Amino acid sequence: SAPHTKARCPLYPGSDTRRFPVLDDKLKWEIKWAEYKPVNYTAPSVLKKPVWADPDIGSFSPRFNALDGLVDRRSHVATYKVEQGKPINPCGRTGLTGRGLLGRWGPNHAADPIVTRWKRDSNGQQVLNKSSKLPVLQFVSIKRKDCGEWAIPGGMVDPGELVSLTLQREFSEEALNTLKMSSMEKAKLSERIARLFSSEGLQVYKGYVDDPRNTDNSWMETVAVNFHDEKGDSVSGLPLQAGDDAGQVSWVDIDSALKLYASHSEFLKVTAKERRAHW
Ligand code: RP5
Ligand code: MG
Ligand code: MG
Repeated sequence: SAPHTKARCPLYPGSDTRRFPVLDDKLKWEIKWAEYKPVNYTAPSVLKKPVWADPDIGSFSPRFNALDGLVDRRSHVATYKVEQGKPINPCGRTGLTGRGLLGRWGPNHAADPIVTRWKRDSNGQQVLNKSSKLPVLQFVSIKRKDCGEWAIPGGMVDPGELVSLTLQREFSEEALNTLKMSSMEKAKLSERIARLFSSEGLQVYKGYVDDPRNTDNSWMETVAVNFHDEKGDSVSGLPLQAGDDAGQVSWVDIDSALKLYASHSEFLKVTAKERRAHW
């Protein structure tokens, strides 16, 4: 797929704001384009100054390309440019300036837990895809409440939080609904969750996410890690329940035809290849 496509979606998510159209040949900043007039938009929810958002530039000059207190403003992609106090999206133009729905100027760091198992028939035998003859992997997918698209149950890294904890916390909140559990219920699950995330996992991606919320000055980056239940006796038994920003949760067969949120299917492709599974 072309780089950074969803970050150029005509209608900015959750708004009536339309991006200035950017075709592939005008994507890169190196290409001079005098007629480029991006729309400026920062969502009201961000301007309200919630704890997870930066203030507006002007009164605020953070340390870009650095660990700024507890906020990591370094990019996994490259050292990004800062022009007139504002970070510049390393993947090119998006047709929109400001922060849109994102809280941070520059990179907004997330983590994506890809929890997988082999698809099995009623006898417990691995199911092979008819054409590729390769075993089919399944992953825990959530339906995002914001846009209705299916996605990996990922989320933002809190300031100072270790990515390994974000992976476990977001999976628990979105796919197991631990936010709404009593401490008794949580205690019952916690050992199994801890066991699943105790292995290091397989890092399948680290970098820019082609997220529809991206702007010229703010963008999503992630670390995607695969936690795999080889024998089907650990995660497979976890009681899935959607929570927080997830409306539904389900085991979904991994296949190249899957249409997922942002660039999530690229991360699943790497996962499938690494596990020698059907794609
Ligand atoms: C995507 O947005 C990331 O890959 C991650 O899945 C997600 C994080 O944002 P929220 O789920 O917190 O909205 O870019
Ligand atoms: Mg979340
Ligand atoms: Mg999320």
